[in-house]
Amino acid sequence: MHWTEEEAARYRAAGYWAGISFGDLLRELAARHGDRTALISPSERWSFRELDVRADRLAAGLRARGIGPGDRVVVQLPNVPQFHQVCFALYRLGAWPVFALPAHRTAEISHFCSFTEAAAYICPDEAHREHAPGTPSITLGELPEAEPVELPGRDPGEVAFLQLSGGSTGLPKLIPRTHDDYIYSFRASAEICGLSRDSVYLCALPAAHNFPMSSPGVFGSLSAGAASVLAPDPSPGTCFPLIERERVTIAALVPPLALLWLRAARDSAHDLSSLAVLQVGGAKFSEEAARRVRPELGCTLQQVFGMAEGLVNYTRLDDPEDVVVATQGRPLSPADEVVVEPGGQLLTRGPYTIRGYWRAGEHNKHAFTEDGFYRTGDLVRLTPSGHLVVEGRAKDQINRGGEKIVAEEVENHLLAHPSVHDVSVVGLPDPYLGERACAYVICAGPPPPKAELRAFLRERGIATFKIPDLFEYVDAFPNTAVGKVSKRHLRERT
Ligand code: OOB
Repeated sequence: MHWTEEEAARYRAAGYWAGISFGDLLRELAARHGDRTALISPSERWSFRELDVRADRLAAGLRARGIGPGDRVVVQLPNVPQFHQVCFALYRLGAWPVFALPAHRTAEISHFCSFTEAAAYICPDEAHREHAPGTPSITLGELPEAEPVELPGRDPGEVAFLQLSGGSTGLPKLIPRTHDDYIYSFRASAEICGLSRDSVYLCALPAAHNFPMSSPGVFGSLSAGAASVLAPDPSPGTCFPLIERERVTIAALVPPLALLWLRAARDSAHDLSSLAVLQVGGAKFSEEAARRVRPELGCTLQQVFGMAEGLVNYTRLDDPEDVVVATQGRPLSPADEVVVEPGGQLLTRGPYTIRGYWRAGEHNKHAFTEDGFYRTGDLVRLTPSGHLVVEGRAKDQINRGGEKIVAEEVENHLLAHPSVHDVSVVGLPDPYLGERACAYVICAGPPPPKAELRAFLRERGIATFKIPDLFEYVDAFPNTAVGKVSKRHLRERT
């Protein structure tokens, strides 16, 4: 599941793995940038020193609650400075945050808690407690701060947290990221994005997602001594005033939000002139929309094609416009190995790409090659300049505007409905979201009202974005030559 000794030695010798843990990194940043602002929310401003001290105090409080090295803690918080306090407190304790998204509900949260045997669930408020029956929960209002205690340092080679995979089969897989590999990825990202102490990063997407966390995200910004503005939601109505007030220089969005911002910027009275870079990633950004960014928002577009498993590609800030609008960038690191299989699937291996999901031995046999390459499930083309163009997907996943839906997971929920005999969930093209989900259903008996299936899924407690946008009743599914359901043919029928 890990890099070989020889590779680890090579990554260290090359300086990719710097041998520093998250806890020590924050200590260094607090010493260097002390009173400068690290985190900004609409109502709070924390300096680097304050973040450092409050992480220590929370680590002490959590330790008194019995949380220690190797414990898993499911973290589901909105974009608030306390999210980062919790991260660093757990990193210092050697406990592993398991990063759930705000949209997750009982089905997902209870799975993460039981699968990881979580010691605690840190959640926004009382109402969330029901998502984790049987796991001790701590709300944002109850974060236990105490007098700081001396804690042993952490080995930078060890796992720091578990990130969620978009996944392709069954329930979401967990991605073990180490201090060394993750810190490398966001420091290198900060450099590619030209971050300095004078930069101001806007975190508009959920802070727990890998893109706004580390590409370069809030962690990359902290590492550069830059401030991050944590937006409670990504709407122009919330973000434009924040950009104006805090003189934001760089922001990250998924494609549907970028379209929304482009439209809103047209007749906005807010001063967005500080914005120098707009990053767009998480799903394919159409060339047509990409061409509008510079003229309409007055800033440089940066396409970001990344994955929580590791590999992140960026168009560079000085790439020619044609490369910026028509490709999804090139790898962050000179040590990233990318291979495009004859069928177009992208395989990758490198200093910050995992070698295996956590506790998923069987799945790992297919998800990784014998020599450690991760099978991304993305179909790409490599341009002569070494840039990647994402052309499709080989995995059974729907990318709904950056939110990943594993078809099998939703199919399993629907199969539990007594009127459903068989079901197949596929993605259909959508001008705004890129793709939306459609469930083709073969009924056992008279078809139920479609609203009943939606209500059924809601009651099963799955995240709302996973509930199919469309339901279609059919008598049979088209088959492939070997008799499997042909999702390609299903997609083509509407
Ligand atoms: C990011 O991470 P995940 O783990 O939510 O999703 C990864 C998958 C990729 O395998 C690919 O299928 C898709 O999302 N994807 C893109 C894309 N960026 C991600 N597909 C087309 N064009 C793009 N620009 O989504 C993520 C992680 C770090 C940085 C940025 C995105």
